[in-house]
Amino acid sequence: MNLKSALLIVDVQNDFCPGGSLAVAGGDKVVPVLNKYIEAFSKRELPVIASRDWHPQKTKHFKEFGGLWPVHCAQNTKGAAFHPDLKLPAAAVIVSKGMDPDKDSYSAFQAFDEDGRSLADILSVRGVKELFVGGLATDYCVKASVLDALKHFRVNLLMDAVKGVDIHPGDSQRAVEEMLKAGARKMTFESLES
Ligand code: VGL
Ligand code: ZN
Repeated sequence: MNLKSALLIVDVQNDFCPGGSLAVAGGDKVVPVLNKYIEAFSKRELPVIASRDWHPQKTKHFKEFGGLWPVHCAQNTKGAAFHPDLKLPAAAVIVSKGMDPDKDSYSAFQAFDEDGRSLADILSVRGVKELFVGGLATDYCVKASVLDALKHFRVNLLMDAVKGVDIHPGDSQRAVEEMLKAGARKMTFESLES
């Protein structure tokens, strides 16, 4: 972690946590770990960015309109809110994705802040060169975000702060292998601090 590092927290929202409509088993377990990363980055005044899945009621992403998924993370619902225990600092930048009713988008690099700036622009303005990525779900949005991030940044995958959907057993494991093969590096909170 250095001057040009940033923390990217992917989709730690109620609907992806136990009790949510697209729950990742143990999804909420990433929250206390991410809070430690948040504290470490905030203390050094490094950027903390949180992406969120932010769907309209009607989108091709949902099963009833031809997509893969049950309704989840509908804009302004409780399911779309960040997990209540996630301690996002006031300075955190929030980027939203999945608003286009005609498209499936998984990567945080398809997300925009409230002023319409893309994640890539936000990171470039701040001179970020290295990303630390955690959140949900390993085999979908984390994977897509990391693979996109690797086109422009050094990327560390926070092994202790990601969880997957595993629709097919082993999906998360395979996703991790794919990210590592593409150049991501494994990181844990202990190795960050040392
Ligand atoms: C996600 C499935 C559908 C994710 C989003 O955030 O990983 N997964 N929409
Ligand atoms: Zn979604």
